[in-house]
Amino acid sequence: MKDTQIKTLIASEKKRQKSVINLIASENYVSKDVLEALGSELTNKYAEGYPHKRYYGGQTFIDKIEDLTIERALKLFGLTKKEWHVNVQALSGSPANLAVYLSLVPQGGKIMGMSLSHGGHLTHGQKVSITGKVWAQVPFGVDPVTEKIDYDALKKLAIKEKPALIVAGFTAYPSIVDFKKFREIADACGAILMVDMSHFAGLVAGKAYPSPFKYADVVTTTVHKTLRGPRAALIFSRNNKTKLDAKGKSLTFGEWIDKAVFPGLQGGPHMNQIAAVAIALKEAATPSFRTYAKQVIKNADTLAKELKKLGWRIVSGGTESHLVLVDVWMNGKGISGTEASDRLEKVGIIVNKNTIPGETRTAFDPSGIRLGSAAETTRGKKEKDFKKIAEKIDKVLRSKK
Ligand code: DSN
Repeated sequence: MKDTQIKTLIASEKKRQKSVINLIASENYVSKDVLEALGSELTNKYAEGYPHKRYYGGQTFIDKIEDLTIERALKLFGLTKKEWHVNVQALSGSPANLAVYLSLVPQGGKIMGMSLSHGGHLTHGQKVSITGKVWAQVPFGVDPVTEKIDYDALKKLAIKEKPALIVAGFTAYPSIVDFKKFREIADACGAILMVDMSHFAGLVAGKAYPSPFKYADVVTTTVHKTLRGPRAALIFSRNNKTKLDAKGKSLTFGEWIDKAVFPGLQGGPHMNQIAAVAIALKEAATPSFRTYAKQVIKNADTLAKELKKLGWRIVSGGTESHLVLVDVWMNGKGISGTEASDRLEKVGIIVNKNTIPGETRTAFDPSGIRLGSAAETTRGKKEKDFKKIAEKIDKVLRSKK
């Protein structure tokens, strides 16, 4: 690289990534092959449209890459082309979720999603996101005692509010989501069921977390969290689900979603990114990835149990996924999430501060920290290493200033 300023900064970031313990629950370390595809000549190519239906010439190899990515996405999650459609062009998770709402929910319609402080995502209809400005969020939360979703309360709320779409998914909910119950609730109020599996897609691929595909109408996911691919997103939709257009023609959800992604929200797809997605999907279909996904959960479980033993309050009492939410504030007996995150960074442990259910502080200085095991598991860490990490975290959080 001739640009020495950027070269030095990239080298420094690479060194930083290697030198820290990375517990950011939404990050991971991609393979060299994924990096190679991202840095390839595919970035030079414009490919507006979809395979075999493009607006520019020169698409012989580009079409093959997108076709292969679609094929691999369906195969990884055990889906057939007859039953499911997949769009692989969304640039990341937020535009993917936006494309679904744009396709399937009338403006001003209701989207039911988990509120941010209970573990939901901005794009599940929060006011500060476009998804909460164009549509109205019906927020749901967790039970204050168990800190798990209360499906009976959720059902009552859904029947009362009659949302057009329900989002099941999270960024900070450590437990398993019961997709069957979500299906029953969606059916009880006539809503579309969308699952945002961004956080746990890699765990589903590795058969370490329940698959939502049996129950969902639409499934969105980013590729760069537990799935260990590039920054990108996939949108799956059932071919037997349809919606009429203005002329009374019936279009499948997939046809609506494709139109919403391009030309609705985006121009040319990032083909270097799509090729990198294809590589990650192939990697995730291997037996070693299954072992990886199971280890991710064992490591998170160890982290939660050890921290609990050391006296920290773990939101919902533990974890069934790759993430652990720790209440470090503990009603004023501990320290704030920001202070915890800052102190940990000083010793090379990278986490993010996070709100917890029933948050009494602010989003900028909340009561919790969110820890994830996906990145460090990629680097080969096992339960014994996570026990040591828990001990180090405890020592740092308890140290006098
Ligand atoms: N920023 C991601 C996360 O950390 O969960 C979600 O967009």
